[in-house]
Amino acid sequence: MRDRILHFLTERGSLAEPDAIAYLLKQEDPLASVAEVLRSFQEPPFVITLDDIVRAGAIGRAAASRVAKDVTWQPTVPQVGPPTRVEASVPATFRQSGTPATDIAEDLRILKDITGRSTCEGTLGDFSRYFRHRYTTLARIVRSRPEGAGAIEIAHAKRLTREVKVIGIVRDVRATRNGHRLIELEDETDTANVLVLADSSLVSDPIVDDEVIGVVGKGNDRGLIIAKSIIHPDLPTARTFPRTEDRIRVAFMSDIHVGSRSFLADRWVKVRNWIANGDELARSIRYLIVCGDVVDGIGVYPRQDEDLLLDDVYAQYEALASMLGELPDHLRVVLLPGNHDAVRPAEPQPALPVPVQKLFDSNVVFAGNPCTLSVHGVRILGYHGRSMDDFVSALPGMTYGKPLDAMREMLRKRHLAPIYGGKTPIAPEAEDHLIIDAVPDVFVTGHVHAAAIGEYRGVVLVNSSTWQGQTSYQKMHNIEPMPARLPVVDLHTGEAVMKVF
Ligand code: D5M
Ligand code: FE
Ligand code: ZN
Repeated sequence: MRDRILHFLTERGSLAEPDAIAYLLKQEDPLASVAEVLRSFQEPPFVITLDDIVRAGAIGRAAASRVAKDVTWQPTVPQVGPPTRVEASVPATFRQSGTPATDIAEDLRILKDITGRSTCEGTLGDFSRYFRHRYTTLARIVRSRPEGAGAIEIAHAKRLTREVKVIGIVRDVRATRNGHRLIELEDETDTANVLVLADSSLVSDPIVDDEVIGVVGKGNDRGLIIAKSIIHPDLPTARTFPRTEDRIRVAFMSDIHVGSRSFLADRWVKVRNWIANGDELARSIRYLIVCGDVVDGIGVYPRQDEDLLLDDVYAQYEALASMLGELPDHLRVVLLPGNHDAVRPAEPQPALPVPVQKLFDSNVVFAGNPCTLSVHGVRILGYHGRSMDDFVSALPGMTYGKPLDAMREMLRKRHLAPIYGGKTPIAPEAEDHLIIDAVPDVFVTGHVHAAAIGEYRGVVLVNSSTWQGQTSYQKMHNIEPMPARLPVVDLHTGEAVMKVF
């Protein structure tokens, strides 16, 4: 039976972890169970885990119970909240100068996401193809920098004892006992050890596994390269914001976590009322981009059921649909999934499945994670931000409270999730969709439940808060959320403000 299950899966481009297979073998009809698991995905994951199976079962059970109970759910707070104060941080000029959203014809396109285009089949070849694509694309960007020109192959560089320039993927980076830093760098020809001396300013340059860098250094007779400078793919320095003709405003949210007991219904009512009946600023918001974890999901982490008000994922999306349905008609909403949503957890994630999409009004658009949008010609890159967990673990000084630091590193590395094999599951697609190939005008993330706006080399940075209070899990890990903030960006100026609810 084990072989039949494996055969069934490989024919459909998936593999399964041993404990997932053991679980399936214990089912009354293992083949029927495995078919049911696969059906629960819009795009089956490359490797099915026990967690996926438990989640698939829970989704099915929850759907069945929903039909039985027909759950409908509303925030349990008064429908009309007190008028919301405009924070001092929103200047009156910004508040008053927006073009009314009702005067703006829609111009929104999804330029790039994985939805419907997943090709990974789960062979070993997928991994090498994936990394080859990552290396060649990012090496090309490094080479296009003035300081990256003239790089040679590592195999060649190792035979030279003069100054050399190489470009490689970081296979390992660690501190030596003497405080130097040793980087194992690989290209298509060979691997070299690069030494960054402890007294060099380069030791504090954040480097992580699996990113692509250029190194200028001097080779020694043992094939070691002593680094003089490190070249990141980075962004060109001079960039100006594209400036739309009208003063079009885009608001950002993420991590609404509908269905969680700690979802902040009272704050939601405030923001909803403000968007629907608020001041000039509210009336100028034409688009709302929601960057993942739109519901709390089920089976996402151990004992999550204890934290759920709605233990049925469809009911969670239904509740969200009715919440978004109360927003004004002139507001176009874009939903991306996050690690709590009902799509494959491996990134890039496709848009929410069609049965879920059908629960929503027609003013909601569904995109994948990550996703590049064009909004009136302004390029907006949205990414939920799971890789920030890996940045925080890998780099000293990175914290959950300062997401802009990690976002700047993503732009410098031109990659949303460089670290492979950490907490961020990555599907080895034929192309690396997590590469930041075209430079965005606005870059937005969520996930860390913080809130921040900033800028890096002309790119507007937004981390878009949460509508969930502190969970017991976050309390345990000392994560203090910064909920109920609404960042708003003006597409005419690139100016960003944050409104607090
Ligand atoms: O993530 C909410 C917050 O919790 C965010 O700051 C990341 C953090 N988080 C999530 N998962 C982990 C793990 N496994 N370790 C440490 N910190 C984590 P959310 O995606 O909403 O659950
Ligand atoms: Fe979240
Ligand atoms: Zn998240």
